[in-house]
Amino acid sequence: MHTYHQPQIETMPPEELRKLQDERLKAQVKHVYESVPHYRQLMDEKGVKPEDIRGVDDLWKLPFTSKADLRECYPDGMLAIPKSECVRIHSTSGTTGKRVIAYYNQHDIDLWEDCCARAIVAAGGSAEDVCQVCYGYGLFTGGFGLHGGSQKVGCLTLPMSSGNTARQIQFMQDLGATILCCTPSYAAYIGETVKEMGIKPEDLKLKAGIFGAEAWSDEMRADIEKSLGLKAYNIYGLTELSGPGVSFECEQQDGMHINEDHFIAEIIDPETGAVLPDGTQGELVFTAITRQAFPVIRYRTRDICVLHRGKCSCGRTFVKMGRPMGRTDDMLIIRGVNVFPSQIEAVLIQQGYSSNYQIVVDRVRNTDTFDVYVEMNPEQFSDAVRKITLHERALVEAMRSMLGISPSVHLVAPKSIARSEGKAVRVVDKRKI
Ligand code: DLL
Repeated sequence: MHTYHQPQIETMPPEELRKLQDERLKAQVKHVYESVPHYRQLMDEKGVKPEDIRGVDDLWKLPFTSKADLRECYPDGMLAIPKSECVRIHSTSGTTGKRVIAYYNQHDIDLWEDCCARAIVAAGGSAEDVCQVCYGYGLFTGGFGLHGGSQKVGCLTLPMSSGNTARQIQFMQDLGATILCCTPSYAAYIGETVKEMGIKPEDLKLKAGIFGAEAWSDEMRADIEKSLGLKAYNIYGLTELSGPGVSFECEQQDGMHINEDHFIAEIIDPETGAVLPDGTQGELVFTAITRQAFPVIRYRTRDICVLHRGKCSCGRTFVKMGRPMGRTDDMLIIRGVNVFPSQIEAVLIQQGYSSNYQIVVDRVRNTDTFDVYVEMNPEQFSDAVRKITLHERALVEAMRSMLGISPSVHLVAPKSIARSEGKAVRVVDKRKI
């Protein structure tokens, strides 16, 4: 039997959903035009008025917004309601330039928590569950988002935040956590630590993990599922659109359903901005049609993925997005070739390595250097140098055939690459360009 947090919405017939989106979009465009000078200016420059938008079919007429627009309006130029009506802010984890501040009123928080609750129920969660939230609490949206969703579902919620892995594992055991929410890299680390402590997956009560906030591969999923004895579900979102829960995986574990009653998704060509048909890879663009305090219109996420429409056996009618394969701004261009960290990770896991790796790019005498540091597993670590060299060669060959260029691969001692309790740092780009 399938369960949903909001069955009428999650299984709404597509025509009805479209009508709902049409109505909500019209109202939202009017709202931003009247209350956010920056949007009014962008729309005036494009010669489009709120009356020109009669529904989703007219979406293409609207201007895009980007992180640059949000930064330009820092801290509250994009706010669409009086500040006194807001109850919370969150902020992006960006390391360059000004952070983006997202505002919420109580209505926005409620909708966001419903989105996270949908994700938890889709992963099999109910009021019977004990949900351990080890995403960071604070400006980052992960902790508070899943926390709110977990409480809506009625789970016993453990607000752990990230870090202190030994304590996480102790609580997990003592309180019988059944659902784990954290980044996939932290889940992998917890899995590794559990093993070192001599705890078997079957000694834990975990049944589901809700992992997101960074790109991860199916190979990494298999690894985590094995080490923690759970089913690992992907969850996606971004601060500019509320946080986690923009989309989530169902029991199929094959793409994430986008909460289309709140977000309209498009895929565009990142170079030209042209809208691409479903099934084509491109940049994901979202319009938030229900958020009141900080509504973004045609927001360019920089995430590269594919949308798939069609019937899902779970009964949900929402469109699915494939796992984001990287960001336009994460994509490395090395010696002219596009390289996504996720491709390297896939090779490593296929070849039996863990997902602990780091890519270092530099430029020496006008040529890019491309080094990949990979941790050996303990058995390999005891191998002779000759054998290690053979392993390195095999990895170089596999990466060359995946990417079209060859990195220098360095197998390093187990545990020598720093672990992450939040989003992992996979790339160090030292080029000054
Ligand atoms: O990472 C929100 C979140 C928290 C999502 C917890 C899921 C779980 P930001 O810090 O604003 O928000 O970062 C957003 O992270 O544009 C993607 O590039 C990346 N991202 C988020 N989820 C996934 C995912 C949160 N499941 C940026 N797969 C997004 C791949 C993801 N990338």
